[in-house]
Amino acid sequence: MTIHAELATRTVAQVLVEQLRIQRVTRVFCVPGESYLPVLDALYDSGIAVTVCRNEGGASMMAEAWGKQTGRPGICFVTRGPGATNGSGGIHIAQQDSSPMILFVGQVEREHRGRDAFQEVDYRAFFGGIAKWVAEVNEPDRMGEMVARAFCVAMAGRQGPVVLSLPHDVLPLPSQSPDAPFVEALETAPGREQMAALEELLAQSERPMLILGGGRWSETALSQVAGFSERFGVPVCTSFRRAHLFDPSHPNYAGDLGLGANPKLVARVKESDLVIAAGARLNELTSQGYTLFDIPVPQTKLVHAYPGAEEIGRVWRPHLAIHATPQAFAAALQRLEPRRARADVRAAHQDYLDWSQKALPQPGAVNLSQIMIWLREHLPADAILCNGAGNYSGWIHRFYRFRRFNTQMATVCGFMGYGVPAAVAMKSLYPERKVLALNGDGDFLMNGQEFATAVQYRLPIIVLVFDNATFGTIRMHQEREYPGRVSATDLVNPDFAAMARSFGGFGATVEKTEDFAPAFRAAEESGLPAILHVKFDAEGITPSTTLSAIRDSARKRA
Ligand SMILES: Cc1ncc(C[n+]2csc(CCOP(=O)(O)OP(=O)(O)O)c2C)c(N)n1
Ligand SMILES: [Mg+2]
Repeated sequence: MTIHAELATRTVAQVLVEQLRIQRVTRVFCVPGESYLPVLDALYDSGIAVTVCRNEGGASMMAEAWGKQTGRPGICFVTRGPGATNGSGGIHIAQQDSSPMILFVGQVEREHRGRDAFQEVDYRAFFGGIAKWVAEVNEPDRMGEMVARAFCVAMAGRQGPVVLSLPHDVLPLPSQSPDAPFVEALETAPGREQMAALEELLAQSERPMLILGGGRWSETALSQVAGFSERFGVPVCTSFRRAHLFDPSHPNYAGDLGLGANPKLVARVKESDLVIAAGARLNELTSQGYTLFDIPVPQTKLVHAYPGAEEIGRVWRPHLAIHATPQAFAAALQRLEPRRARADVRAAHQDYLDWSQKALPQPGAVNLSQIMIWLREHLPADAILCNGAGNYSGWIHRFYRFRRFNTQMATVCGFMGYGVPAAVAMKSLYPERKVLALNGDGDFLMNGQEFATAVQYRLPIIVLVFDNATFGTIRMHQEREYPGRVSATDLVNPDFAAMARSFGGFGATVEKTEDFAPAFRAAEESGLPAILHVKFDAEGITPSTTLSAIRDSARKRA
């Protein structure tokens, strides 16, 4: 392929990378491929840092985590079919978790399109149902426009993923594309009439409840919400895996909704006469399997404040719909005046404390609630905890306390294998902060290869692997549905501490609760990326029940 350098000073790939710089991208995540070599070359002296990963699943989750944390699109580059299909995990997460991200993916040469050429995938068809926008950049002179539009779409309304396909032959061509300016996310503010209606609803309500969720928040907005909750005497709960949106020590905090939520909190929400959902789309897990509110018209007065108009009314018809971004809504809440005194809201907080304060007994020598309580008492408030999916996360939700905005990095869509990639992204973003990846034994090996990335970039994350030698969540469901018939859930695991050492990190094994603290301190002192292999008994399958209790009650039912 000839590069017509004399016709233009920049290639298409250089325009792309310059557009990333204009959008203030500081780091991209990738697995290289020959399909986009001109981009890798343009990145070489661009000043943009590149994290090269071991699997596109890890790379795309790093980009999603970056977007979730910063509110600006995380950027991932992958090669054609194999890279795109491996990397689809991050796209699904970004869609369900409403995180801005852009996946750039290599594509076959234009002249071979449609021949089922080497590694060819029709990305519009493949990503069409899970991305906000999928496009191919076929016009060399439109690269600046297309990348800027990708930023606009990813950040607008309900944020999400965009996929841009880059035909192999287009990237080295000369381009006359003008640069597009920096894109700001659009803020939509609530109308005066809607806020007056909300003020009136609050004046009538005896038992209001505020549910916080979703993205697009800021520390300022959350302190405005806290002020509102104090002035109006409204208890506040958080949606599934957004516990970091409200200070758990605040006397108005009522806990988090999601898997294994406090039954008293669920009852309190159901009994509320006014529920204000702010920023939360009220997904299946937050809504307790769509049982919190009657469908399509809730039994209670539901106020839904959400940044994406298309999400309001998707399942429930709210009494009052407010199309506004969380930050604009929070600012507007400040201007409301309380018209009634409300009974003490501390009972809701007391329920939360009773639920989460004390460790629970657990079969075996390792007690996960004690470990979570040790972490909440010893980690700094700004420590970031990243986790994937599995029953071990039930102990995080219940016993850990997320004291600062954006310290909980976990997927709303329950994707396994998220912990390590998210931790790599977070430690790259905040080298000075403590970053942990919490994993199940099944969970960890889905993206544990990215521990090598942590070693390569000297990112001393601390990885906890909670090993109960089973895909515990599925085993739990299995015992409930098919008691005693263990099928495809047992696991034989490697020595994860030895794995850490062989990768060039620190490794230790924890087989008793009291060994956890010294192992954690040793991991910190090593200054290396570390894995603590925590072995515990599968019998303690959730904080509040055992496998045999589930099996016995299933047998009785049968
Ligand atoms: C990528 C992916 N594959 C499969 C599942 C289904 N799944 C949910 S939890 C789980 C088991 C998790 O096992 P482990 O990580 O060992 O955690 P545990 O439940 O034992 O604590 C599985 C297979 C999923 N959520 N995500
Ligand atoms: Mg397990």
